[in-house]
Amino acid sequence: AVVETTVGGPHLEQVRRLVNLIDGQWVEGEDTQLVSTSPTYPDVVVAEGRCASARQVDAAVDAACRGFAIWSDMTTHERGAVLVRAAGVLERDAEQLGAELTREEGKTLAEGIGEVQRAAQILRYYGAEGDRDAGEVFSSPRKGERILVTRKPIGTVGVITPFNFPIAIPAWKIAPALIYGNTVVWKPADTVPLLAVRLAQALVEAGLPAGVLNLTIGDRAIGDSIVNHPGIDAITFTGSTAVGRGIAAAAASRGVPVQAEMGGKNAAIVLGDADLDLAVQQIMLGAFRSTGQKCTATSRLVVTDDVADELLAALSKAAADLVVGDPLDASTEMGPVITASAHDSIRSGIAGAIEQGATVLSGGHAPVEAPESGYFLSPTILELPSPDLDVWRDELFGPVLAVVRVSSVDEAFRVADDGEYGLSAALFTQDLTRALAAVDDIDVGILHVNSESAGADPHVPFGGAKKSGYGSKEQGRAAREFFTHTTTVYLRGGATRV
Ligand code: UN1
Repeated sequence: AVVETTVGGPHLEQVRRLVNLIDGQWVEGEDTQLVSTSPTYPDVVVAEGRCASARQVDAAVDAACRGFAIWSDMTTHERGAVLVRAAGVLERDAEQLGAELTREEGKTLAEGIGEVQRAAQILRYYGAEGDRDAGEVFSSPRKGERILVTRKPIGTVGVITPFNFPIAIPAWKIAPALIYGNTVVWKPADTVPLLAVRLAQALVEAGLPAGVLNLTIGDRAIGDSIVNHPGIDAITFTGSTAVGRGIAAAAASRGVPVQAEMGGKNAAIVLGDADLDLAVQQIMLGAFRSTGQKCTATSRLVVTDDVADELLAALSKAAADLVVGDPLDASTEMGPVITASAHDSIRSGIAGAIEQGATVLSGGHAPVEAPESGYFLSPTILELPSPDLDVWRDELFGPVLAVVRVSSVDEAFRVADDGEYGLSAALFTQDLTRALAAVDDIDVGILHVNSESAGADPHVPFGGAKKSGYGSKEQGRAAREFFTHTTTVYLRGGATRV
């Protein structure tokens, strides 16, 4: 049961077969049927297959533990070469995989292809990181001794990934796990299993040895089996705060480290001296790219009174002009949200805000032009009478921007900082003093000055404060810290010096 490969070009009309990767073999799942449908045309099946069983998770963990002996024994240079080759496979197939991603997840084709290329860049980055891996040498208080700190892999890592970046988030967890010598058992979101198969295929084609990456497709129960498995030595997760905290608690009871990247309620803050054209352009990207389904999306806007009317008029117009529709159409700027239940809960979030006194500046209803059956929403901007509304606090994970006006810079920072999440923020000002004050006053993991709240580079730490993050951050040196542990070596010569 080998999944057909992308070589020769996949036909998008054809339903893809979903298979699990266990110990280097592509195998049918043994559990319930899984059907991956298109959020644009929910009747259209993109891929289907069966979920992995608990027994198959056991087999995957066993394979990963055996694979560890081989993989961790290879040099970082050899491991890096595999990642770099996998990057080449993704680059070669980016258009085809991007189209599949768009069909399965619903972001626009440009974003779908862009995400595949981003995954390739991440694999390439960590592939090269292998060459840069270095330890430390310390002096010793004792004569004739040196103290070395070397890094070693932690073992077999459980990787649990969300729907919204079906290939880039898996790449940014799996690539650092692998380069430092760990092996992986991976459960992708069950709404985007096809893209998971595609990433695993790229790594297999690149020569990854059997057992090093195992893919077990399934629902929450498969995630629980991985998290609770005694063979899993660390867990990296991206998703909701509720699920992330559950995983952290389960992992703590086994003494296993967790890296959890969770929700956000990220503010854009526009001050009176800002370049408003730039602010509008960046806020539109932050709020509505990927249909607002990014943990880093801009879902709150704080604007000072002096520029509020002008900014909100321009933003409302830009939102009304945004082309919503089939994300495979080149002219589409925003596709659907992922599922019927996401569609329902975002709409009820909007309705609840209106009930609590919010004014609709744009959207708030389903777009007329978009395919009727798909999970479409209009880009929605809501002005709130105060920050006390639920929509100011609760993450809706959709194309909804809540706005609050304030009368001073201090109030702007206070209102933006208020809340339980602390992932990212975007400040629009040309005043360096104000920008530096925001660094101190706003408790976030990522602060953008004059750029949108989303976006992340692989060489710098990624992750949030407060409810947004738990455990080690992701990317760059932070990834190295998480995916390795240290051995401190007190080193003396074995003979008395003569
Ligand atoms: C981005 O902002 O481009 O789930 C990346 C998420 C984040 C990744 C954001 N972990 O949306």
